[in-house]
Amino acid sequence: MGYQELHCETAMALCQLPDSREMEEQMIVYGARPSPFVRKVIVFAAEKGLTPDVQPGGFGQGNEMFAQASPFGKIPGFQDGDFLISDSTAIITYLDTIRPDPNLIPTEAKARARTIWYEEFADTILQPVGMQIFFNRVVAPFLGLPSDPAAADAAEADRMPELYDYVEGNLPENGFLVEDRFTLADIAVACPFINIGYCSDGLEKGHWPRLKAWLQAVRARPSFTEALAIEGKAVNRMMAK
Ligand SMILES: N[C@@H](CCC(=O)N[C@@H](CS)C(=O)NCC(=O)O)C(=O)O
Repeated sequence: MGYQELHCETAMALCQLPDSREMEEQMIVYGARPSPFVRKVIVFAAEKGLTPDVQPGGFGQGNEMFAQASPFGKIPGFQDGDFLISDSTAIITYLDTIRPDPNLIPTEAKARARTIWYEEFADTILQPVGMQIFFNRVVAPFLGLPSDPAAADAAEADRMPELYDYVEGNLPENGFLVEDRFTLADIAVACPFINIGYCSDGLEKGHWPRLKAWLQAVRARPSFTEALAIEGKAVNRMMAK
């Protein structure tokens, strides 16, 4: 070790400099915590030991960096230094690449494909139905936007049962969705169910025991517990309207 390196190492020890990750700029997630897509990113990051700052974005809110990160105004947007991007799947792909451990997207071919399928199911099949319920019962009244309560009732009565059935029928007994362990699949699928649960008792009223036990187990993880405790204040304000 040369004098220069020794000198540097001693200086760092004396100053107790933080490690390189801490020295980097704080990551930022732009959006509203009660959004299932925003929550998915926050929980995924937490499981990786990352704690991005959450700043306003979407629905008329957000600064210039949010506008650059999310050119179509969708949440979440994301910033890591000068890197800006939007879309929960793109953000998760980035986080998973820079922080591979712990593994949340299986590497075995079939399990990996199933995990991506469940995320896709959550984003494009479950969430659009859930959104009919959550938007019309919670978001629209809160924001003073026109709401369609009949559309929420129809989604709850006509569409949700087959989605509850689907997850119930694919959950191993006492297990998680893929590889019998917690993965991105569980995070992604739980997120829309959480929003639906804020304003619908459909799951409680039906017979979906595996789904209920799984959702309870997923919600009990520290990553979810913390995210839900923080967003709870905003959700209570929204529900009070
Ligand atoms: N595929 C996107 C979907 C994002 C999305 O649709 N977010 C909703 C909120 S839950 C949104 O931004 N809505 C406002 C808008 O469409 O203007 C993702 O995974 O991030």
